[in-house]
Amino acid sequence: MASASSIRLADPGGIQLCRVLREDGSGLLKGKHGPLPDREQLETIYRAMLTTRLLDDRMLKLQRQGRVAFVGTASGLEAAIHGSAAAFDEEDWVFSALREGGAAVQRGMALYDYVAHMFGNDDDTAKGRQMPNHFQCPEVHFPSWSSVIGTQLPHAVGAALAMKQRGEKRVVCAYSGDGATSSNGFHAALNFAGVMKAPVVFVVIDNGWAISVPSAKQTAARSYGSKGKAYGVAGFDVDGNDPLACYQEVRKAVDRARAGEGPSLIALRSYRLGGHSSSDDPSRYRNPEEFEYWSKRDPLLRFERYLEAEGLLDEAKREKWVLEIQTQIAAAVEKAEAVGPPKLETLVEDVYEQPPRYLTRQVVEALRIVAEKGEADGVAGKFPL
Ligand SMILES: Cc1ncc(C[n+]2csc(CCOP(=O)(O)OP(=O)(O)O)c2C)c(N)n1
Ligand SMILES: [Mg+2]
Repeated sequence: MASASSIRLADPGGIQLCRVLREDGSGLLKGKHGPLPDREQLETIYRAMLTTRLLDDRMLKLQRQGRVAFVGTASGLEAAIHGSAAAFDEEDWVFSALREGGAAVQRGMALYDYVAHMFGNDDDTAKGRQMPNHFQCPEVHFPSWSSVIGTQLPHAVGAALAMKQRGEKRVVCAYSGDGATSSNGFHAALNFAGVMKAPVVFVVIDNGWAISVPSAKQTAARSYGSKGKAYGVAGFDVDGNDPLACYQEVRKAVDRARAGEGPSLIALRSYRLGGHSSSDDPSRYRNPEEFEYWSKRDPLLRFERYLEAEGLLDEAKREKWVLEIQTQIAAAVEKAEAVGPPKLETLVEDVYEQPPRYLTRQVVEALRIVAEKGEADGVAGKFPL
């Protein structure tokens, strides 16, 4: 039996969250709002949210069938991810963590490339060397994540400082989770960014949990937004299930960074509806009532309600889009599955301009063994993580 405290855990006790959209999605809250998405952006954000939800659903099924090795879903976080991603321009760079791959698609990464990476096939931009769900797309300025929590943050600040030094007007988006705020990388990144006024926006997606550690127990700080203060970085706490508030606060931070006013930390309060990953069983540590509480606050439903009230969406249009996206995903899966794994020769590419002789020798030896004995047994469905 769940106690009220589980809800309090999930709902930040007494922290004022910046919010634009009413909780039931029926319209905007009264008051003066900052920059908001125009009609075209509203549609882009919604389609991106829907795409992420449908991709997650399909990828998780493929994982359960042993066809994809690993998935880290973003279900429940779509407003936080896509509302914030919409606030950056094409020339900006996005350093992500595990769950923001949909932002690369929103920025123009082909759906096929997303799926090819999930399969780690010969078309995978990571050449099958990453775990799935570690997307990279140079064309949309989306570098790969390393899986080591928080390491993308100093990288993001380094990139932002390089842009500043070159006199470019680009801004960097640095995503992380609530758990990552306890990492060395978070401290180093915020400190450097604050001191050197790097044009970077730290977007912390507080999804309630870091695997089995609740976000309320991750820090003794009053809120995640307040963590910026000691570094001289402007910090804000935002309702992460409100795509308009996410866009608004991140957009203001982007504008400040572009104007040379330095970094900001925007904490988006949301909830991970799925498990930590396809290897996790959240029922081992999470209260079912907490899940109930947050599924009633599904950001997709809330945004749909708003778009309907604005005359931008109706059931027929929604169904058409769902079908369209599902068809695209199905075609991408079919194509990706037909492509074999990356060629063995690619194993030592990209790291050295001229691979050292001992590595080249190992590849030659591996190719000889495969030619003689064939490929090793498949490991489908046995991924250990
Ligand atoms: C340095 C390091 N420590 C521990 C881990 C194991 N680990 C993987 S994900 C994770 C939790 C991350 O939580 P959070 O930052 O809140 O992101 P979320 O998964 O909730 O999106 C941990 C501890 C890791 N990958 N790297
Ligand atoms: Mg988390």
